[in-house]
Amino acid sequence: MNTPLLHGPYLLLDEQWSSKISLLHVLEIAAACGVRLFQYRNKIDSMLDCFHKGMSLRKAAADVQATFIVNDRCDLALALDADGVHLGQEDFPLALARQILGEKKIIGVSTHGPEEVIAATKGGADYLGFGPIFPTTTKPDHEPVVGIHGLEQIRSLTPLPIFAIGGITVDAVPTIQEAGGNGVAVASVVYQSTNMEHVLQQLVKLFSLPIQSVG
Ligand code: 3NM
Repeated sequence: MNTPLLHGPYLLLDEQWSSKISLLHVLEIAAACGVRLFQYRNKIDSMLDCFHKGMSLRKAAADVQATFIVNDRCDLALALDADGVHLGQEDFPLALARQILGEKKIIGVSTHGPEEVIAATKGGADYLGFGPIFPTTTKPDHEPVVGIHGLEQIRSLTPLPIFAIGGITVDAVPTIQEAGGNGVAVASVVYQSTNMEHVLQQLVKLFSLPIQSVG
């Protein structure tokens, strides 16, 4: 496995959000813009279709030495030889996922408040998703919005890389970085843009700049 990149823009790949262009094309565009971290989400297709679609994405990610994470499913992550899995709070418990995947795979956990952040950190996660930072229509049943303040409050509770998620825009990135976010997991800012390349390039650039220290 290439050295995992656990910071910067983290692009969520879900066909439901990309009506105009194929996920493979989205991945290729994003990779050309410098994105090196992807999460494959598929909550609707049969496992066989998830496998075939996932395999083409997995290969394309490997071609550009990008880190490729599978949402929810440890079995699919193993079948695709993905770099890891991303667990929601209702997926397999972290300890069980670790038992299934072993020490070498990356495990990320979605968290929404201090207790979940502490539990995932103690449980041996490799990174955390934290949010929703802002309201989002991408996930209609989302947990209560935590805001930038919520991110600031949990930053000291974990040494793990934190990906802010939920309604993230390019303009919000500097504030997220100041609050201690190591990256941003994004969907609509990319899929709903009329200039996907421009958004992706801006996100990559913001994370390659030295972070401004406050005060
Ligand atoms: N999980 P967008 S928010 C998939 O808070 C997801 O756990 C969230 O998409 C959480 O960038 C979210 O379009 C949606 O808001 C992210």
